[in-house]
Amino acid sequence: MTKHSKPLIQSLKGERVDPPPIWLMRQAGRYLPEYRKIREKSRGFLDLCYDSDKATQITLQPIKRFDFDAAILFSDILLLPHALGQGLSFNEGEGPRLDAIRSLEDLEKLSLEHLHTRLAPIYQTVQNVSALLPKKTALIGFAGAPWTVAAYMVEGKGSRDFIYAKTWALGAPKQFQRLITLLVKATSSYLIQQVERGADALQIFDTWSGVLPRYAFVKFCIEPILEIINRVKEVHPDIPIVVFPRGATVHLPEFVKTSEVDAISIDYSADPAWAAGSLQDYATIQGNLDPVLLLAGGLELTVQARQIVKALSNGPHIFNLGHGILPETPIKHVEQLVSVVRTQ
Ligand code: 1CP
Repeated sequence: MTKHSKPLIQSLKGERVDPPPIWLMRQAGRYLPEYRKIREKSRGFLDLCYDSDKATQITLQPIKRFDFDAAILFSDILLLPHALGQGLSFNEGEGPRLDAIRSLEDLEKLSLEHLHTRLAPIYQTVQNVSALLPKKTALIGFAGAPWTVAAYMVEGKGSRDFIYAKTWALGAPKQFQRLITLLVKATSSYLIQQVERGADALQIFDTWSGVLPRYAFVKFCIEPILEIINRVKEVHPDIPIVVFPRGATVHLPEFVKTSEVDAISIDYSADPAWAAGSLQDYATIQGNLDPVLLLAGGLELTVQARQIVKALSNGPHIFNLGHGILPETPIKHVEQLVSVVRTQ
């Protein structure tokens, strides 16, 4: 069986696949009892990411349970700044904490020198999973987009508005560009390694692209992502790339027309019928059920999931959520969703 017999890859290559392939953002995580079991026995989230055997098992858990069309590497977008030398920890119930970068002096302490040695366990996970997956299941590698990763690096933690990062980006754009340029180099080379170890497709998460004004969105989100796509495709021209620019729906028609992006993951605020008319001729659409509907379950989940499948049925579509699955989501609701999408 070739790569192209994987339904997810067919869809990413622009084919209409019926029923649409399905996977869920954050599909390996706390809503799964088998994940919580491994997590309890570990020294924390980072320990799981850097332990290739555990990360391999966790990546495969949702495939075993739900037979999704894709596995996504179990890791985190913040492992890249960690590999550049930035202090990182995840404390129970707190989310990530990084030693915030607030000056050029802080920035100069980061280096590409040990990138691949530090990320070696992640590459090992990709290689392990690639060897163990059913032939029809695709493996998605990923990284954060430079803006989103930079936002955490400068803020030092999660935030609603990323005020320190935005102040730097908008107030001193030439200085801030140095951080973005470093991230473009590191991210491209990180993603290339993932492809070389067996990733069938890549996703770039720009979770915080919606907080920037348009001119800065173009400069710090679009341009760096396009450069990463070009660098990766220069080495691996056939690798499909999905971009998730959350909160940036208004900018998407221009983005899909002017880039080589294979697929756009739309967030739950976007109307699927609008995406079908304005984006789907140029890129595969991934999305976009609200994760809260999956949490709620019931008839409304069935109705809305069908609506999304129908609205996007004339072109290439990959069923997904509009953002990551919530930890409280009942397993039964996920089973219901998979069955609804596969038996239209
Ligand atoms: O066990 C735990 O409590 C850890 C929770 C957790 C998990 C399961 C974190 C901490 N990261 C992950 C895995 C993860 N993160 C994956 C794995 C693959 C999958 O199953 O999908 C991926 C792709 C990510 C990507 C990621 N990390 C993003 C982009 C996507 C998104 O959800 O917007 C972001 C913004 C992060 C940062 C991060 N890591 C973890 C948390 C709680 C956060 C958000 C922090 C915040 O903003 O407050």
